Amino acid sequence: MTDAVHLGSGKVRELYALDAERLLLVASDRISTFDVVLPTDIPDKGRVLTGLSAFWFARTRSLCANHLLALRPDGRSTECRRLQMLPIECVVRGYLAGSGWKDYRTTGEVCGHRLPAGLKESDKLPTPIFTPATKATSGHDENITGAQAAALVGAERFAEAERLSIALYQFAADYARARGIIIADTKFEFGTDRDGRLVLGDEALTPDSSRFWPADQYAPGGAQPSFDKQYVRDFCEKTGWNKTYPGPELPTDVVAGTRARYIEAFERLTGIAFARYVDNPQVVLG
Ligand code: Q0Z
Repeated sequence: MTDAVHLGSGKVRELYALDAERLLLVASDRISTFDVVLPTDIPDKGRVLTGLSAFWFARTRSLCANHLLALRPDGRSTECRRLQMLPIECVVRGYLAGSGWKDYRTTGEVCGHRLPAGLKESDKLPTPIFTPATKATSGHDENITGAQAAALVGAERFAEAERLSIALYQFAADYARARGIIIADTKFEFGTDRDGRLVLGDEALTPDSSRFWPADQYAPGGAQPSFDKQYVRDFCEKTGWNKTYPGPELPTDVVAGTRARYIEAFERLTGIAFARYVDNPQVVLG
């Protein structure tokens, strides 16, 4: 066995090459808020996100091929098929939040989708919309129109990525809604395999790649609480932190509350006790 070669770091994940065909994706327990990684870990966060992503990959295989090859016994590492990644982020929005809300307020449109007048922040959209973004190497992803995205990946690829993204979102959003979680929006990353087939990569339908809202607190007309990060945000606001590096250390009660929310999301969505996942991660693949 040869050693994995480190290929890159995300804010909270690491990527390694196992061989020419396979990558290793490792999710840490780091947490970011307001785009800054905090100095305090949330124990088991990496396991929760890895388990959730694997759960969705297993349940959406009939909708769309994905890169998952194996889930390692540590519960935070996945072996993945190495793909040629598309240069766009495939975002689907079912609700009006974040940059979607910002763009709508100033133009009445999001990524070229003209929306009904009079929508409020966090309103449910008449139908989910595909709102691609460029992958910014530094700073923030930038929303682009379908035409701009199609120019980057080709019209046929674009149409396929849009169709698959909407189908994946629709499936997961319905599934989650029945379990008390609103998936307001989500970001997919697709690549192509050696035969040119489109394959879902990266992480999918986790709280780090999506906005999860508690359905029982849903009240459009303002920003919604985050299912997972609200304790962290509330604490950060209360400290008066200016939201630039470095972020504040988190007190033990905020860590414990946040860890409990991640585990709650995992258990509600998968229907599996998190302790069973830690004992044997393969349980999410069933
Ligand atoms: C994912 C990323 C991370 C840093 C490249 N199956 C794949 N094939 C080729 N490339 C990728 C994947 Cl998932 C790929 N990223 C995002 C993840 C650390 C960057 F854990 N970059």
